[in-house]
Amino acid sequence: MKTITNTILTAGAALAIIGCCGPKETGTPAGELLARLDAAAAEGKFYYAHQDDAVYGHSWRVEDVENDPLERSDVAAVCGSAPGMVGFDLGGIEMGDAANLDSVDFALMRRAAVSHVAKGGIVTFSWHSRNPLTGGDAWDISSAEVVEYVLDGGAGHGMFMEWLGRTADFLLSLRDADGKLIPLIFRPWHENIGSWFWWGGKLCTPEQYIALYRLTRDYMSGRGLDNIVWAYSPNSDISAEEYFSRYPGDEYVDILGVDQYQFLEDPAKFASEQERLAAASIYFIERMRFDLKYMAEFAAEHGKLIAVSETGFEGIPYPKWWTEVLLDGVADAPVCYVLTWRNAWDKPGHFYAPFEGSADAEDFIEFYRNERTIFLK
Ligand code: BMA
Repeated sequence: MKTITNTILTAGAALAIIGCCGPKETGTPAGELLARLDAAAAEGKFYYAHQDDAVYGHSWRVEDVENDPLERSDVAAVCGSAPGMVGFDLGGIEMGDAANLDSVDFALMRRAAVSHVAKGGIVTFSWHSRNPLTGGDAWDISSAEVVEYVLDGGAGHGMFMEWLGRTADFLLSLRDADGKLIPLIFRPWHENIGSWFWWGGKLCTPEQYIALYRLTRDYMSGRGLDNIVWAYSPNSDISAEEYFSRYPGDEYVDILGVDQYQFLEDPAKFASEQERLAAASIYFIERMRFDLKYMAEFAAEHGKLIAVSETGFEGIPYPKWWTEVLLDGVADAPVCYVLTWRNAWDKPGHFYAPFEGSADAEDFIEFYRNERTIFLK
């Protein structure tokens, strides 16, 4: 596979790392985090992030919410260090639920986030919020009235402000030993050009989407949350024009992200499994380079950072995915972090990071040793 990808990607090698201008806010927890991310990107390094790394893994989960020492990590079991960044999801906090949509207790999430930051790491939060109009989950796309319903003037606005209120309450509870808010990255309303979430492309107009994002940031700022770095993270497989068609604006966004996964196509199209894998990897690398190039150009002009806000190849069917595919995809881009999705403890094939004994473990150790990647150690 390496030979094929190398040949196809020679053109991509001409891209130069563009670098970002550097964010302007200083003196706040968010400003400090932005400066730290900016410094990493300027050196050609990025934080490796893993969703839910500290609270469960491929075949285990933290049971004792109050007392578990939070030292376990699938990633650390392989390379000796936890990821530099850990991702968590807030889905369910808006309802006042005790645990999120993947059964992660919110008190445990708070403890894990604060503990990761205390160890020198960074945390990022996504939010698979329920559908405020239907009561269904984030993937309930049965009504295109929902965004209008929650915006100012909509019948559900009051209720939605309560949802934002509960989310803000949780974020305001994320404090270090001195009572100071921990810095964090928040990327609400993600994968918004596709139409699989209730805030998706076909579910609202660009103006309504932008109003939703701005309402969220304005509300959080009004609650005193000066610790949030805001990420905008559309899905991939779109044009640059589509990417920016719902951009909330430079005053609202600090990081331009993209969520891009690798998928295998129908085996009937290929002569062998090896060819099928190679085609998927080539597509992934080219697509990643394409997205990150226009994002980096915009970021350099607008003083923003860029990131791969979600990525992965479910079940990691190619054992050298880390060094031959992922690192190639981001090779020429000043990304400040790259997040791979969760290792579900209750779905054996649903994993995006290595674990003890996984086929990609050796390659992941190379990825860990690579000069670009930042881990906790
Ligand atoms: C998806 C899957 C689901 C999960 C959801 C929110 O990509 O991992 O199992 O519930 O993310 O974390």
